[in-house]
Amino acid sequence: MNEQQILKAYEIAKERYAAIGVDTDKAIAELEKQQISLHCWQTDDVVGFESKKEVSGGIRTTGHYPGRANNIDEVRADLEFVKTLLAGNHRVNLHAIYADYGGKAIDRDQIGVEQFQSWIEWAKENNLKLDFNSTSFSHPKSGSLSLANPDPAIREFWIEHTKRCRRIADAMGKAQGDPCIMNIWVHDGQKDLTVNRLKYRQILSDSLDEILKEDLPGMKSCVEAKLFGIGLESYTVGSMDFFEGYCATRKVMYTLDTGHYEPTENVADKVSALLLYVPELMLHVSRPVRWDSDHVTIMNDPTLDFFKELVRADALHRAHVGLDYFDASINRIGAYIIGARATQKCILSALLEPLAKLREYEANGQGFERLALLEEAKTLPFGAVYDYINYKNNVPVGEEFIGCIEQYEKDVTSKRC
Ligand code: RNT
Ligand code: ZN
Repeated sequence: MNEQQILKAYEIAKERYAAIGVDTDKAIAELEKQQISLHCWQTDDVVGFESKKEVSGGIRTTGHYPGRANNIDEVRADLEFVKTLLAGNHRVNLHAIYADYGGKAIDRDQIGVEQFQSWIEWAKENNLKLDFNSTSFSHPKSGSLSLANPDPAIREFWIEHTKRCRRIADAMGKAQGDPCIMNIWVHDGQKDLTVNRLKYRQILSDSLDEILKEDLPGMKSCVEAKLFGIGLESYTVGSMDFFEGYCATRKVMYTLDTGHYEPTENVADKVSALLLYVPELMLHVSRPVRWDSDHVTIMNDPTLDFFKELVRADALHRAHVGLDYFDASINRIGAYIIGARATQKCILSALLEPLAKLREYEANGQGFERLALLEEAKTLPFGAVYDYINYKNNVPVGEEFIGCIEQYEKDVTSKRC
């Protein structure tokens, strides 16, 4: 597309939206402000730099597409490239196993900010903010229970790890002058029937209370609910009900991963219910296919509805948007961009909804008019607005990014062993 076409299409779209009371320039400004936390684990199939073995502990990647990032430099190079294909300023979401170990073997109950200093500097140089995650999986002590383990030695190990992660996140947040959002997800569960559902939940609750005791103003903690893990199908300690109760009573941020619910559940409907009782949401935008398969996020109805609910609740500012999928079967950078851009498109589409008019119809009991406008809104020229945003931000417009990624593959990722 040439410049003239993009600008002309945008002018027409702007008028079309204005006619139904939507200010496209305002929506654009909002989208440009919206940071997306890029999950570092998409670059290397959640392997990290600790043991270099494949991921274990409730999650799994599938596929062996060539070009996986093998070390810290390659992960950073990929993230720097990803940044050039996205409008706006974003964040990078690190897991604890992506530490800069400097060739040393440092166990998880020993890591500290020293191992993340080079990340802090890198982020600053690249105008990125950091978020963080404790890592309870892929470790000899992971087993099926970590923070919920009745064995005090194992439980203490994971408590110590998670406390240290919070301090690392605090240092990151202070260095970047913006709170680092630290997610706690533990895979804890049981493969087969358990007769101790209450016991493990009680232990997890106590462990979290202990971990969250320390006041660390540079960071914010969030805890992630899940339906089940691979190999842990019969019971999940940190289920949705568990964490809803925990977050509501402790006033802790709830991590909502869009892949972590029953396949027919309406995840979008959770937004307004949760926001009445929890302070903020951390989002892991993902795509379940039949199960929590972590497919690449696309612009589908569940994702669109999800962001519409956030905008309708006037709560975008109460949500931290992060991606969480890991597809090892296609070009990993391509997967990043498809998911990140799909997320932006869903947010933009939500911001462009003719909400004032729709609410007016609803208030007047005009059911037909409300449904008709909802239908019409689906085919408004939203693509022209998104193209214009990318053009304005000097990143590839439309499908142009496909060629850029193919070139990066040719020059960089295809040469990796
Ligand atoms: C697992 C959770 C969790 C992980 C990452 C790697 O089901 O979604 O967020 O994907 O922490
Ligand atoms: Zn997640």
